[in-house]
Amino acid sequence: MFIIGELINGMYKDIGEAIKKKDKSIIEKCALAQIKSGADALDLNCGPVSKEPIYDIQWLVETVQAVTDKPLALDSSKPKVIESGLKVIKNKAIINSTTADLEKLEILVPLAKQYQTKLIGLTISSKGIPQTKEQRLELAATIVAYCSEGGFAIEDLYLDPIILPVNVAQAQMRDILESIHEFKIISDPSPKTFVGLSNVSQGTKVRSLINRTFITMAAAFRLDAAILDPLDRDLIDALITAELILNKQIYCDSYLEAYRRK
Ligand code: THG
Repeated sequence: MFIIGELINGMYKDIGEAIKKKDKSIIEKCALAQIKSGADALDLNCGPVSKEPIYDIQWLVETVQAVTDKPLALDSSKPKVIESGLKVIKNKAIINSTTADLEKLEILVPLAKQYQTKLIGLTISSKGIPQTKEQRLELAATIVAYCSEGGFAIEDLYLDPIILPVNVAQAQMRDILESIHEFKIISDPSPKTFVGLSNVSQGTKVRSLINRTFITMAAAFRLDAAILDPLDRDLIDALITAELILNKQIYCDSYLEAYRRK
């Protein structure tokens, strides 16, 4: 599984403060700790407090790429903020994210091609978050069709069904899991699949247990990648074990250590 670390997000108080004060050391530490724990890439999100996200995203990119060459995911609902980040990025980039709306696709798909990035496509639209698997698939098909027609490689597209918290959308969890599998068979070659894991446990009391149970189930439904908290060791252990059971790595008694040494 390809893991994007979620912790450089202005929604967290310490990160929000660091962005405001332009305190590099907190961001650097957060980047390196996530990589040490197994993150393959790092998400950068200025958060709701940033008043100048077009400037702040560039500061985050420059701060983080000074300490790592891991890929960076530019996480914003504003295409202008993403474009601003792309202008200064030297590492591989991931656009997080487009929706199925034409006005977003028209800007972000050409940018993804121009900068040779991966692209995360949320199966939502200006009409809101879908409530059924059929609606998710319809939006997924819109994104896939736009990318193929625009000459963007489908293998570089990551479809995200948008996970809702289990305490508000319990009846939709099975649909969300099944959509992950159905995204994989929507076209040949298959798109990749993606989730924002922590969403599933927002507002609940046993977050880590809910997160790691969801990710092991999602892995069985052919999840390729996720944004999550890599510092949660139990979560990463569960993820490695799920991949072992799915025959994605060879068994040995010390498989957890073996995976982490890779
Ligand atoms: N899909 C994609 N990108 C995403 C998401 C997604 N990016 C943002 C988000 N969802 C994933 N990142 C987070 C980060 C933190 C939390 C949830 C998802 C979180 N934060 C605490 C909370 O809300 O309770 C905040 C704690 C604090 O303020 O200290 O849960 O779905 N493509």
